Amino acid sequence: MRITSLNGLWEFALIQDYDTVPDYKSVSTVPGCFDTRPGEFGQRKIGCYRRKVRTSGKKVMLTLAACGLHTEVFWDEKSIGKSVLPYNREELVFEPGEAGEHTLVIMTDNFVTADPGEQFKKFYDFYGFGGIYSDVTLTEFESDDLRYIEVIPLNYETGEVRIKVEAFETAPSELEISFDGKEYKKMSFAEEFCCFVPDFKLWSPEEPNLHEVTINGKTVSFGIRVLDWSTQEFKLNGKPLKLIGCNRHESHPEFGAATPDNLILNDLLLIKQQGFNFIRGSHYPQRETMLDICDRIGILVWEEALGWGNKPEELSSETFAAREETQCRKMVRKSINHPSVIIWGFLNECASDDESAKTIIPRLRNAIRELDTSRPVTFATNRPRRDICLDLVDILTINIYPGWYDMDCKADGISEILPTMQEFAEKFKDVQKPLIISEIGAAAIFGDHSGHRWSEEYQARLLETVVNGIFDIKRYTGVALWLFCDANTYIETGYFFSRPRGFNNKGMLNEYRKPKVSWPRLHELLIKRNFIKE
Ligand code: ADA
Repeated sequence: MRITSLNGLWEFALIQDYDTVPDYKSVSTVPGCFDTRPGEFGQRKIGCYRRKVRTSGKKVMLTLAACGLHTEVFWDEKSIGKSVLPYNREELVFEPGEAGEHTLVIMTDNFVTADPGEQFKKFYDFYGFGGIYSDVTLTEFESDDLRYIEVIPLNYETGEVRIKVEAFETAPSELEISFDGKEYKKMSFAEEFCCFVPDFKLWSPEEPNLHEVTINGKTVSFGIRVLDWSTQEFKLNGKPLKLIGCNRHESHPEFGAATPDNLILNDLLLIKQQGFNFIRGSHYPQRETMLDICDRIGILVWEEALGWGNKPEELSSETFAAREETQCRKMVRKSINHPSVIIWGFLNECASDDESAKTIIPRLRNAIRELDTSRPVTFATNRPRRDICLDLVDILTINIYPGWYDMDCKADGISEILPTMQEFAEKFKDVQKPLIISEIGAAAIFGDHSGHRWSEEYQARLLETVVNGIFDIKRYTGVALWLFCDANTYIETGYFFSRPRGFNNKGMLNEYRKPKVSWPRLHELLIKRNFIKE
């Protein structure tokens, strides 16, 4: 098996509609978002990327780690696959033809329509960038090479894991297995089997020990940790977890959704240094690098399929539901080996008070459970007072905005935080499921020190009150504050508290990752509350 990166400079053309023949006069980096090019911000177009690729004639798999929003791939001018699932990892397997040079074209648009079946909607509160968000690779393989290895830790006391393997086309007769570079055993092919990892060390956010398994030359890394959410606590290897962290968008004004690996690394180091142990990857499948880094530095992750405020007409659209289901399945398959991923989610803030949600939610939950029962499944609800679907998922995850949206404008909103948190602790006191606030926050315009709403000080006071509440009200298992840093959205949202500058300004850092007042204050608070050491 040979894997070649196709990242780099590609020929490039931007066209307005699919009838125009692209004239590849320009260049673009891959990865890269075309609507962050000078003069293109806010434009809705089709990015056409072209390059030559040499192959040896063996069968190949082209992997697009993430693109947006609709993508079609052409090999020697013939279409070899389409993707309508933004942020999805796509794998296209095909016969490349004769050995030698071929032409690869990727056309990807950022069009948004009112079609209920579409996964990305105009009304979403984050920017729908166009382009190739992440790596493009070409894998040349033999038919019995392994395509997929899955490792599920079963027992943290014995180090037992369950392994599943899948070949590209024909099963090899034998499996040659080693752990951490040391030969373990040879056995005849089986799709699924169990092993005891020799000399194993447990994975946790404090000690993120990883292991590697190599089977027939293919290596994947994994961590041994077992989750338990059968009570009101969330346990990792038998120990209750308090999750304190933030939501994070894959977004930067200069790079759009094609955030470079180094930026992702710095974001995650900032989050780790802050003392947070949890990130909700809002609101779409996460990048491989992001999860690899979280595995290595010890941050827990909630990963979810793309969705935002979806209404009954979308929830009851078969096209929409089928796309969501496909994305959930692909997300689980992509990320299953990452010990950092502890929660699967979908359909952020959908109409979960409407009957239409009662079909799609179990459908997505079952699709995920069919592939993985080692992690809980959930959706973040913004209507916990009238939700009719909370019994359909494994944990309770609520998005609430006391002191920001849900407030009497004449009052000081901070005084609403603890009573609201108490209200939900009380409401769910007898439900045997962990309770997590999956979003809570307030906007702060970077540099506004007036102390009023929209100032850094108001945001800091609000978030401090929330975090103290999470420590003091035992019923809460954790919180993902909204939001790590300011992120691109649309200015014409029509929301009451709109989006000045075209950003969601609820970041604790600004869009260039400069801290607002809340960031150091929360760090001090985590020390004071003995959540982290100085
Ligand atoms: C919602 C939503 C977020 C963001 C947030 C806000 O709860 O899930 O994506 O839009 O509100 O800032 O209002």
